[in-house]
Amino acid sequence: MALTLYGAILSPFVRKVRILLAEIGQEYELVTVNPFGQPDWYYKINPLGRVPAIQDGDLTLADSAVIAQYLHESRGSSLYGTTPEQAARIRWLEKYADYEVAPFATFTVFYNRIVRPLKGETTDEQLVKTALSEKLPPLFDYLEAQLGDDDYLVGDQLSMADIAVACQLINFGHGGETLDPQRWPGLAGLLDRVSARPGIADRLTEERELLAKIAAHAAQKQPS
Ligand SMILES: N[C@@H](CCC(=O)N[C@@H](CS)C(=O)NCC(=O)O)C(=O)O
Repeated sequence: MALTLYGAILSPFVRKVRILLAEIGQEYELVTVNPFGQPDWYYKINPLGRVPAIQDGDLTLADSAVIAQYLHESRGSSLYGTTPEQAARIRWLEKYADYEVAPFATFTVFYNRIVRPLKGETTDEQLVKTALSEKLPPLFDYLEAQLGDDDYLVGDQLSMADIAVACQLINFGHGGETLDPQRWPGLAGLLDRVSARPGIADRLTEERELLAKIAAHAAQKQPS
Protein backbone atom coordinates (compact mmCIF):
# COMPACT_ATOMS: atom_id res chain seq x y z
CA MET A 1 0.00 0.00 0.00
CA ALA A 2 1.24 3.47 -0.83
CA LEU A 3 2.68 5.58 1.91
CA THR A 4 1.03 8.91 2.71
CA LEU A 5 2.95 11.89 4.04
CA TYR A 6 0.98 14.71 5.64
CA GLY A 7 2.46 18.17 5.86
CA ALA A 8 3.45 21.43 4.25
CA ILE A 9 6.47 21.57 1.98
CA LEU A 10 8.12 24.57 3.65
CA SER A 11 8.33 22.80 7.00
CA PRO A 12 11.93 21.69 7.68
CA PHE A 13 10.61 18.58 9.41
CA VAL A 14 8.46 17.61 6.43
CA ARG A 15 11.45 18.31 4.17
CA LYS A 16 13.58 15.94 6.27
CA VAL A 17 11.14 13.12 5.59
CA ARG A 18 10.78 14.00 1.90
CA ILE A 19 14.56 13.93 1.47
CA LEU A 20 14.77 10.56 3.19
CA LEU A 21 11.97 9.20 0.99
CA ALA A 22 13.80 10.47 -2.10
CA GLU A 23 17.10 8.99 -0.93
CA ILE A 24 15.57 5.53 -0.42
CA GLY A 25 13.46 5.75 -3.59
CA GLN A 26 10.16 5.26 -1.75
CA GLU A 27 7.09 6.57 -3.55
CA TYR A 28 4.49 8.40 -1.51
CA GLU A 29 1.46 10.61 -1.74
CA LEU A 30 1.82 14.06 -0.18
CA VAL A 31 -1.36 15.34 1.45
CA THR A 32 -0.98 19.03 2.26
CA VAL A 33 -1.83 19.94 5.84
CA ASN A 34 -1.41 23.57 6.88
CA PRO A 35 0.28 23.52 10.31
CA PHE A 36 -1.37 26.83 11.14
CA GLY A 37 -4.91 25.72 10.32
CA GLN A 38 -5.08 21.96 10.60
CA PRO A 39 -8.37 20.30 9.65
CA ASP A 40 -10.14 18.44 12.48
CA TRP A 41 -9.53 15.03 10.89
CA TYR A 42 -5.76 15.56 11.12
CA TYR A 43 -5.83 15.32 14.93
CA LYS A 44 -6.78 11.63 14.56
CA ILE A 45 -3.47 11.16 12.73
CA ASN A 46 -1.37 13.37 14.98
CA PRO A 47 -3.04 14.36 18.28
CA LEU A 48 -0.53 17.25 18.53
CA GLY A 49 -1.60 18.62 15.15
CA ARG A 50 2.00 19.11 14.03
CA VAL A 51 3.47 18.18 10.67
CA PRO A 52 4.81 15.82 9.45
CA ALA A 53 2.89 12.62 10.01
CA ILE A 54 2.69 9.51 7.89
CA GLN A 55 0.24 6.72 7.25
CA ASP A 56 1.76 3.40 6.24
CA GLY A 57 -0.97 0.78 6.00
CA ASP A 58 -2.63 0.72 9.43
CA LEU A 59 0.23 2.56 11.09
CA THR A 60 0.11 6.30 11.69
CA LEU A 61 3.18 8.06 13.04
CA ALA A 62 4.17 11.62 13.85
CA ASP A 63 7.46 13.44 14.46
CA SER A 64 10.11 13.60 11.76
CA ALA A 65 12.80 11.76 13.74
CA VAL A 66 10.41 8.96 14.73
CA ILE A 67 9.21 8.68 11.12
CA ALA A 68 12.78 8.72 9.80
CA GLN A 69 13.84 5.97 12.18
CA TYR A 70 10.80 3.87 11.24
CA LEU A 71 11.43 4.28 7.50
CA HIS A 72 15.10 3.45 7.99
CA GLU A 73 14.23 0.30 9.91
CA SER A 74 11.33 -0.83 7.71
CA ARG A 75 12.78 0.06 4.27
CA GLY A 76 16.50 0.09 4.94
CA SER A 77 18.71 3.09 4.27
CA SER A 78 22.31 4.17 4.61
CA LEU A 79 21.28 7.29 6.53
CA TYR A 80 22.03 6.12 10.09
CA GLY A 81 25.65 5.05 9.61
CA THR A 82 27.19 1.63 9.79
CA THR A 83 27.94 1.20 13.51
CA PRO A 84 25.96 1.78 16.75
CA GLU A 85 28.38 4.61 17.57
CA GLN A 86 27.71 6.35 14.27
CA ALA A 87 23.95 5.81 14.63
CA ALA A 88 24.05 7.39 18.10
CA ARG A 89 26.02 10.42 16.90
CA ILE A 90 23.69 10.86 13.94
CA ARG A 91 20.65 10.82 16.25
CA TRP A 92 22.31 13.31 18.60
CA LEU A 93 23.02 15.74 15.74
CA GLU A 94 19.55 15.20 14.28
CA LYS A 95 18.08 16.04 17.70
CA TYR A 96 20.42 19.04 17.97
CA ALA A 97 19.13 20.39 14.66
CA ASP A 98 15.46 19.64 15.48
CA TYR A 99 15.43 20.94 19.05
CA GLU A 100 18.30 23.46 19.38
CA VAL A 101 18.67 25.05 15.93
CA ALA A 102 14.97 24.91 14.93
CA PRO A 103 13.70 27.28 17.66
CA PHE A 104 15.80 30.06 16.14
CA ALA A 105 16.38 29.21 12.45
CA THR A 106 12.78 28.12 11.81
CA PHE A 107 10.51 29.21 14.64
CA THR A 108 12.10 32.68 14.91
CA VAL A 109 13.73 33.72 11.60
CA PHE A 110 11.52 31.82 9.13
CA TYR A 111 8.36 32.25 11.21
CA ASN A 112 8.74 36.01 11.56
CA ARG A 113 9.86 36.67 8.02
CA ILE A 114 7.50 34.33 6.14
CA VAL A 115 4.66 32.98 8.26
CA ARG A 116 3.70 36.08 10.23
CA PRO A 117 3.37 38.35 7.15
CA LEU A 118 1.29 35.63 5.49
CA LYS A 119 -1.04 35.58 8.49
CA GLY A 120 -1.27 39.38 8.33
CA GLU A 121 0.63 39.67 11.63
CA THR A 122 3.46 42.08 12.39
CA THR A 123 6.92 40.57 12.59
CA ASP A 124 9.12 40.82 15.65
CA GLU A 125 12.44 41.93 14.17
CA GLN A 126 13.94 42.27 17.65
CA LEU A 127 13.48 38.54 18.20
CA VAL A 128 15.04 37.85 14.79
CA LYS A 129 17.96 40.14 15.61
CA THR A 130 18.63 38.33 18.90
CA ALA A 131 18.45 34.96 17.14
CA LEU A 132 20.92 36.14 14.50
CA SER A 133 23.38 37.85 16.80
CA GLU A 134 23.23 35.76 19.99
CA LYS A 135 21.38 32.49 19.71
CA LEU A 136 22.39 30.96 16.38
CA PRO A 137 26.15 31.70 16.18
CA PRO A 138 27.17 29.35 19.05
CA LEU A 139 24.92 26.62 17.63
CA PHE A 140 26.52 27.01 14.18
CA ASP A 141 30.00 27.09 15.80
CA TYR A 142 29.32 23.75 17.45
CA LEU A 143 28.15 22.17 14.19
CA GLU A 144 31.12 23.65 12.31
CA ALA A 145 33.47 22.06 14.88
CA GLN A 146 31.67 18.71 14.54
CA LEU A 147 32.16 18.87 10.79
CA GLY A 148 35.84 19.83 10.91
CA ASP A 149 37.32 19.42 7.45
CA ASP A 150 34.93 16.61 6.51
CA ASP A 151 32.22 16.77 3.86
CA TYR A 152 29.63 15.11 6.10
CA LEU A 153 28.97 15.21 9.85
CA VAL A 154 29.34 11.49 10.55
CA GLY A 155 31.12 8.64 8.80
CA ASP A 156 32.13 10.36 5.58
CA GLN A 157 28.74 9.86 3.94
CA LEU A 158 25.35 11.57 3.88
CA SER A 159 23.30 10.83 6.98
CA MET A 160 20.15 12.09 8.71
CA ALA A 161 22.42 14.40 10.72
CA ASP A 162 23.40 16.29 7.54
CA ILE A 163 19.81 16.27 6.30
CA ALA A 164 18.37 17.59 9.59
CA VAL A 165 20.98 20.36 9.82
CA ALA A 166 20.59 21.32 6.15
CA CYS A 167 16.79 21.46 6.53
CA GLN A 168 17.14 24.07 9.28
CA LEU A 169 19.65 26.05 7.19
CA ILE A 170 17.22 25.98 4.26
CA ASN A 171 14.49 27.59 6.39
CA PHE A 172 17.05 30.11 7.63
CA GLY A 173 17.69 30.92 3.94
CA HIS A 174 13.97 31.03 3.15
CA GLY A 175 13.78 33.61 5.95
CA GLY A 176 16.14 35.83 3.97
CA GLU A 177 19.37 35.01 5.80
CA THR A 178 22.64 33.64 4.44
CA LEU A 179 25.11 31.62 6.44
CA ASP A 180 28.40 33.54 6.59
CA PRO A 181 30.76 31.38 4.49
CA GLN A 182 33.83 32.97 6.10
CA ARG A 183 32.81 32.01 9.63
CA TRP A 184 31.08 28.71 8.82
CA PRO A 185 32.67 27.42 5.59
CA GLY A 186 32.02 23.78 6.44
CA LEU A 187 28.32 24.32 7.12
CA ALA A 188 27.92 26.47 4.00
CA GLY A 189 29.53 23.65 1.97
CA LEU A 190 27.31 21.04 3.64
CA LEU A 191 24.20 23.06 2.77
CA ASP A 192 25.28 23.28 -0.89
CA ARG A 193 26.14 19.58 -0.99
CA VAL A 194 22.81 18.45 0.47
CA SER A 195 20.79 20.96 -1.60
CA ALA A 196 22.36 19.69 -4.84
CA ARG A 197 21.34 16.04 -4.38
CA PRO A 198 18.99 14.94 -7.15
CA GLY A 199 16.03 14.16 -4.89
CA ILE A 200 16.31 17.52 -3.17
CA ALA A 201 17.07 20.08 -5.86
CA ASP A 202 13.62 19.65 -7.48
CA ARG A 203 11.88 20.02 -4.15
CA LEU A 204 13.75 23.22 -3.42
CA THR A 205 12.63 24.66 -6.75
CA GLU A 206 9.05 23.81 -5.79
CA GLU A 207 9.57 25.46 -2.39
CA ARG A 208 10.98 28.66 -3.92
CA GLU A 209 7.98 28.87 -6.26
CA LEU A 210 5.67 28.62 -3.27
CA LEU A 211 7.70 31.25 -1.39
CA ALA A 212 7.32 33.66 -4.32
CA LYS A 213 3.53 33.15 -4.22
CA ILE A 214 3.50 33.69 -0.46
CA ALA A 215 5.53 36.90 -0.83
CA ALA A 216 3.04 38.22 -3.41
CA HIS A 217 0.10 37.28 -1.17
CA ALA A 218 1.72 38.83 1.94
CA ALA A 219 2.44 42.06 0.03
CA GLN A 220 -1.30 42.39 -0.69
CA LYS A 221 -2.03 42.11 3.05
CA GLN A 222 0.31 44.99 3.97
CA PRO A 223 -1.42 48.32 4.55
CA SER A 224 -0.72 50.63 1.59
N1 LIG B 1 9.64 17.61 16.52
C1 LIG B 1 8.63 17.72 15.49
C2 LIG B 1 8.39 19.19 15.18
C3 LIG B 1 7.25 19.38 14.18
C4 LIG B 1 6.77 20.83 14.15
O1 LIG B 1 6.93 21.59 15.12
N2 LIG B 1 6.16 21.21 13.01
C5 LIG B 1 5.61 22.55 12.89
C6 LIG B 1 5.74 23.05 11.45
S1 LIG B 1 7.40 23.38 11.00
C7 LIG B 1 4.12 22.49 13.22
O2 LIG B 1 3.44 21.57 12.83
N3 LIG B 1 3.63 23.51 13.94
C8 LIG B 1 2.24 23.66 14.23
C9 LIG B 1 1.92 23.49 15.68
O3 LIG B 1 2.84 23.36 16.52
O4 LIG B 1 0.71 23.49 15.99
C10 LIG B 1 9.09 16.94 14.26
O5 LIG B 1 10.30 16.71 14.14
O6 LIG B 1 8.24 16.51 13.46
